[in-house]
Amino acid sequence: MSVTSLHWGAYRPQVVNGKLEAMTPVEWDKDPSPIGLGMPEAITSPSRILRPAVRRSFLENTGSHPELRGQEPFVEVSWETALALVASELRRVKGEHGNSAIFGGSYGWGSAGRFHHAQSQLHRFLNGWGGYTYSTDSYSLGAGRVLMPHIVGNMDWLLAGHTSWRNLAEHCELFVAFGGLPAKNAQCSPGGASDHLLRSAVERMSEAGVRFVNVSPLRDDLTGARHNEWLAVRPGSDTALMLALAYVLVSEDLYDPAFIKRYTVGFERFKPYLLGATDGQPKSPEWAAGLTDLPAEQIIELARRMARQRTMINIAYSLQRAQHGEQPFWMTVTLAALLGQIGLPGGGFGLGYGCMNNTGSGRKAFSGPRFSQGVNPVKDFIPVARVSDMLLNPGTPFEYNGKQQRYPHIKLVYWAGGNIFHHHQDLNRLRTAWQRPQTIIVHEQYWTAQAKHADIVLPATTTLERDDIGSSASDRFMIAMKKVIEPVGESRDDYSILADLAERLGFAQDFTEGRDAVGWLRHIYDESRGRAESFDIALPEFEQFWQKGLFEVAYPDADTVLLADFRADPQAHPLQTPSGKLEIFSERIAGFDYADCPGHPVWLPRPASSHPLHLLSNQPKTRLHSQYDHGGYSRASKIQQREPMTLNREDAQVRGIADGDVVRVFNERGAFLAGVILSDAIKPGVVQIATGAWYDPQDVAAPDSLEKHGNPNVVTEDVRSSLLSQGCSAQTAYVEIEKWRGVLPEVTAFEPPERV
Ligand SMILES: Nc1nc2c(c(=O)[nH]1)N[C@H]1C(S)=C(S)[C@@H](COP(=O)(O)OP(=O)(O)OC[C@H]3O[C@@H](n4cnc5c(=O)[nH]c(N)nc54)[C@H](O)[C@@H]3O)O[C@H]1N2
Ligand SMILES: Nc1nc2c(c(=O)[nH]1)N[C@H]1C(S)=C(S)[C@@H](COP(=O)(O)OP(=O)(O)OC[C@H]3O[C@@H](n4cnc5c(=O)[nH]c(N)nc54)[C@H](O)[C@@H]3O)O[C@H]1N2
Ligand SMILES: [Mo]
Repeated sequence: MSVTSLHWGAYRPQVVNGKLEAMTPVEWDKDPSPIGLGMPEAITSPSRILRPAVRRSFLENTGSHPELRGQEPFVEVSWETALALVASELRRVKGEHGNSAIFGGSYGWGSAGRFHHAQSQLHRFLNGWGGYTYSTDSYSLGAGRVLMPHIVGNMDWLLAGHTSWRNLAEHCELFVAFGGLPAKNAQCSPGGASDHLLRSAVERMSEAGVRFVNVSPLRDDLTGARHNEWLAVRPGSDTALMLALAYVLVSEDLYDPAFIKRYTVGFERFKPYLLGATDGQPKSPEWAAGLTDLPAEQIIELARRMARQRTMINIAYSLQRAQHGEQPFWMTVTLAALLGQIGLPGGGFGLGYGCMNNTGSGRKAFSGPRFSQGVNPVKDFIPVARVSDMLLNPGTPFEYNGKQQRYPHIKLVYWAGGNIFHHHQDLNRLRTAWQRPQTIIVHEQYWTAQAKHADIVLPATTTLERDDIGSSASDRFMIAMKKVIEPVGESRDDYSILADLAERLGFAQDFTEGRDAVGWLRHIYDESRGRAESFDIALPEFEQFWQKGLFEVAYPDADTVLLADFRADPQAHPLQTPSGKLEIFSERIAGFDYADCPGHPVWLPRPASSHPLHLLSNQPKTRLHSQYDHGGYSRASKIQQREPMTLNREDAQVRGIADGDVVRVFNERGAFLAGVILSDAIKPGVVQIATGAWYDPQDVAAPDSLEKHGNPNVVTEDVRSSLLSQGCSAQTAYVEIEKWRGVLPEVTAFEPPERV
């Protein structure tokens, strides 16, 4: 029985008479993810897109009634009709408006295989067609990706070099986790998570006596540790806490001046701010207590422990997915620099242990085969989370990382492998923006809101319906993902759809280079063998790999320790920052003159909200984003069909809300329904709902309709993290809730749209 790779793990698909019956986790994985278990019923559920479909008035008259997207029935058409329509739209828009009028950012995770990676496929195709307006960075690490190269180094390089769990078990004494180490998130890694590591790593560290501190509004963001202290911090206040920790280190002379001198620049510019000389406000524990809701004594005691022990400071990505999200990342590095343990075994800082399975695996960061996307001749781009801004304000200037750009005029949007009605903030605003383009083309497997809001929908195969190669940087196995079932309905893989279109548009040879999908697998595999060698990995011949089905990347003898080379010899291994050192003050960032991201880390208060509860919309335990929300595993977690929301008992009591109730969650941007779980494991004043419930407006024609199913992005704010990064700020959101006393509307998210 062959093995297949999903973002959430490796499984053996069980097929009986051509039908997928079960997904069995591989035997070597001691902590497999249940997400895969919900797939069999989902793959052939009524949500599956079986045939190409076109929005009715668009089919009758190309481009007409864009305001009816998401409201009108679809007409099912033949592949011939659909592809002819797509080709003629691409020709028309290119001819009338040029390639920059095509938005092909197509953000999203798609599926795990490295060849049938929908976004890469689409980018290569659009490059062959003369280019497209693209998007930079990610929703995951919007602020982090832009900040880190200025102060330490490129984010991918840092992630690949993280100190290994094995090293931590041996050398770390105190693990301070801002945002915790949520086991729910370590289920996944982009491209594959073939052996789940987090639980056993925490166990081994516990056995070795490591003490954990979980700094989070949620107690269960860190579980399984023997010594585990919960600091229930107010969301968005971690920078103040870190400043206060730094204040204790400096004012009690517990920091490491030799490290600061040799490995950093700019401490002398930061210190007067920290101590209050520049703004009259010492960043003392007493000051931070009022912002974080943590007692000053607890902050002082933690700082002293951190200085005494070998300490790893970890920060979850979520903390930077917020307004001023650069600041907690910058303070993490600054705090670790003050402790002087960066580059030492077991100490320093981590950016997202627990966010993804493979971070800290200690394995070589060889990422396996890659499908070349070619070169994009169009220079227009947006920071990925500025998509509504772009569609609503074409031609207006925006700041980004020290430069000014302009939003292009988009006429056509092409998306494959992402769900914007999952990932973007302020969905009511997006719905307005989504009416602006003339044409929206989507490849999807399922009738998600992304597909329902398109003009032309092309049905894509799932990973089980095609051959592919699974691999992910720092993962244990490279996997030959063999096709196990026939394509469902008339679905086709993204590659063959795009190859067909390239043929119609006259650049088939450029796109396919004369290869079919199997030819490409062999080609990209062979190409990766050279890169593998530079990691000291000897990949077998393709036939051997394919026949065996698996290739295990050996665990290296030596441990990885982040920035160990730099510590050993900062002249021979300078950082890729302007100074070659860690930058506590960045002349470059200061030169950009952004009030919302000055030259050193600072506390920037957020504007007050008239809504009392802080909303955390974190990653879901039961799925990957919106993927397989329609599968049995995710659906079993719902309450009265709605996504569960965790609420502190105190907050519930004053509002007359009981466990299992349905509530209406609302603010100035919109409202959604959710099912209630009461808990003491959440800080009062904070409510939590995972992202990923399929967007389900009650009245598709109303621009601010009640959402029936529990999609938090109806109320999150579509506002930049800062002018530096323009990242998304999903975690900065405030709401009020009330018990829903009306008739409960049926959830219809998983029903296909009307087809005529
Ligand atoms: N409020 C809030 N919002 C958030 C976040 C948050 O923390 N809070 N997190 C953000 C983050 S970090 C991220 S990364 C984003 C994730 O946002 P996305 O990556 O857009 O979310 P997914 O649900 O993974 O969407 C992938 C889509 O691709 C489809 N698909 C899968 N395989 C294929 C394929 O082979 N071909 C085609 N054509 N389609 C395929 C799936 O059916 C699915 O609809 O969300 C962001 N949004
Ligand atoms: N099962 C599953 N795993 C996933 C994903 C998924 O969809 N499903 N998505 C993957 C992706 S794309 C990404 S980018 C990563 C994301 O990794 P993260 O961004 O770290 O994930 P989150 O779950 O949003 O946040 C982690 C925890 O941080 C806490 N937190 C939120 N705000 C604050 C704050 O202001 N202060 C403090 N101290 N804590 C805070 C929340 O309680 C939350 O549970 O996860 C990946 N892993
Ligand atoms: Mo992400």
